[in-house]
Amino acid sequence: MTRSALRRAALAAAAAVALSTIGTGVAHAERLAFTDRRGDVWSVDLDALVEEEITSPEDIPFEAEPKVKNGDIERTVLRHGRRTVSVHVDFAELRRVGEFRGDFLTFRTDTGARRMVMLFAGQGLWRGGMEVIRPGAGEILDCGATHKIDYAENTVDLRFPRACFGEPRWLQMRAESGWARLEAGRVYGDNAHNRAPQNWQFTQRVFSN
Ligand SMILES: [Ca+2]
Ligand SMILES: [Ca+2]
Repeated sequence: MTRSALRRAALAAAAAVALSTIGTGVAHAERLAFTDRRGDVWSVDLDALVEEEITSPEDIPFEAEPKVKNGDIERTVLRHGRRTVSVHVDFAELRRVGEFRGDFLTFRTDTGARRMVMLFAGQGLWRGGMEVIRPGAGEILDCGATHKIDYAENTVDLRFPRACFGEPRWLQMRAESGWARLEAGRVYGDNAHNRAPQNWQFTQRVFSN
């Protein structure tokens, strides 16, 4: 699967999520921290993914990878400040292996705005490049978002001006990460919220302070 094909798949997944109405937490918080268990990385055989003509995320043939540490999310912190929104992710291990890796975040807000964020890194660009996308139209927003991937500390940090989300009163997020070993024909992934291969639930609402 090419990078652009993976990006299209991610956009399709984002569109599916945008239709979902699951997850309507009501708690007030400017900072939300949540943990994810170790050893819950999954993988997908890319050939199977293409040949089986998957039309629904529920049909993807996931395989558990309890021994894979790379890309295993342990903890996520979402902050919603007066001017910026930040996301910090701790991994069990974050290495420059395979052809590329990525972080995929979906946001929704009180104004109805939806945003898909994709941070891609890989051979020749392990520092990574980030896109903030308005799902549906697929429009890429140039709103001053920045990122840092720290392979020594096993962390990823994302920082967004609140304008990226239309200055919302609150926002909710769902997050996952993945990496690819194309020679072996496999993609590995972990969502930040539970031990299942996929997560459709958003966090509770996180209000600006
Ligand atoms: Ca995990
Ligand atoms: Ca998980």
